[in-house]
Amino acid sequence: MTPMADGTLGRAVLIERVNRVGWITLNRPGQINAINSSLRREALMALDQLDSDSGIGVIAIRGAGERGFCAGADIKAQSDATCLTALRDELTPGWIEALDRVNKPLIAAIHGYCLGGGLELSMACDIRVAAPDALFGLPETGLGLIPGGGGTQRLPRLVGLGRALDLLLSGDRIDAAEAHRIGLVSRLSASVGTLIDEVQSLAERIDSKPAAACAYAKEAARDGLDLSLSAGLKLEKDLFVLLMSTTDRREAAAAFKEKRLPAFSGR
Ligand code: CO8
Repeated sequence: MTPMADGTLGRAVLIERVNRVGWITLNRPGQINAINSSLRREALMALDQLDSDSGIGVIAIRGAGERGFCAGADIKAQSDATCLTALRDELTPGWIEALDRVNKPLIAAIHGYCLGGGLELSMACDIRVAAPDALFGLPETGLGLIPGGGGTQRLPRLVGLGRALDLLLSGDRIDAAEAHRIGLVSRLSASVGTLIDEVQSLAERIDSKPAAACAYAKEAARDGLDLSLSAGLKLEKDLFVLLMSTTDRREAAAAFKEKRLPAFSGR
C-alpha cells in the first residue's frame, strides 16, 4: 500500500486517503499515542471530515510508531483532580461516543499496546483487527479509576460479563490470540507488517458493497442492542424494506441472473 498523505489536522492526528478508505492515525508515537486533549480534539475533527466526505466509504484507525495502537489516556497530562468540575471541563465530553454517530463502517487496526482509553476507542469501532503482537488491557482500577470512555459498558457487550469483569478487576493484559479467542477482536493479521494492508483490503471489500446496505446492517445491529428483541426485529424489517427499493439491490439481483459482476451506483 502506498498511502497518499493529503493532509494533517494538527500534529496529534493524521488523515490519509487510500482509494476510498480514510485512515486516521493517532500520532504521538513517543508516548505510545497516549490520548491528550489535542489528540481528542483532532480525532473528532478527523472523524467528522471523513464521515461527511462522499469520496470515503470506510474509515480505519491506527496508531503511529512501533510501540502500539494507543496506551490510553495521557496519565502525565492528567490534572490533579482536586477540582472535579475543572476535570470534567478538561475532558472533551463523550469524545469516544462520537464514533457511535459515524455512519460509515469503522475499523480499528491494532498493533502493540492497546490499553485503557485506547482499548475503549477500539471497542467503539465496528470491527477490530489485531496484529499478533497486540496486547490489551484496562489498567484503570490500578490507577484508582474506572474506565470512563465506555469500557465498563462496551466490554461486557463484546465478551460477556464474566470475562469483562475479569479484565476490569484484574487489570491483567491479554495477548492477541486470547483477544481473538474471547471475541474482543474478530480478525488477526498474519504479521505486524501486514496489518495495514490486510485492513485496507478488508475495508475495500466492504466498500465494494452497496453503501446503504452496509449502513443499515450497522444501524440494525448497533441500535438493536438497546432494544427488545421484538423492537429490534421490527427495526430490521423496516430497514430491509427500505433497501428493497434501491437501484443497487435491483442491480445485484440482475447481475446474479446475468452471471456478471454488479456495477453499484450508490443509489
Ligand atoms: N500516558 C502518558 N505517557 C505514556 C503513557 C500514558 N498512558 N503510556 C506510555 N507513555 C509514555 C511513557 O511515559 C514513555 O515516555 P518517556 O519516554 O517520555 O518517559 C513512553 O510513552 C514509552 O513508555 P515506557 O517507557 O513506559 O515504555 P515501556 O515499554 O516500559 O512500557 C507500557 C509500556 C506498559 C504501555 C507503559 O508505558 C504503561 O504502563 N503505560 C500506561 C498504560 C496505562 O495505564 N494506560 C491507561 C491510562 S488510564 C485510561 O486510559 C483511562 C483513564 C481516563 C482518565 C482520564 C482522567 C483525566
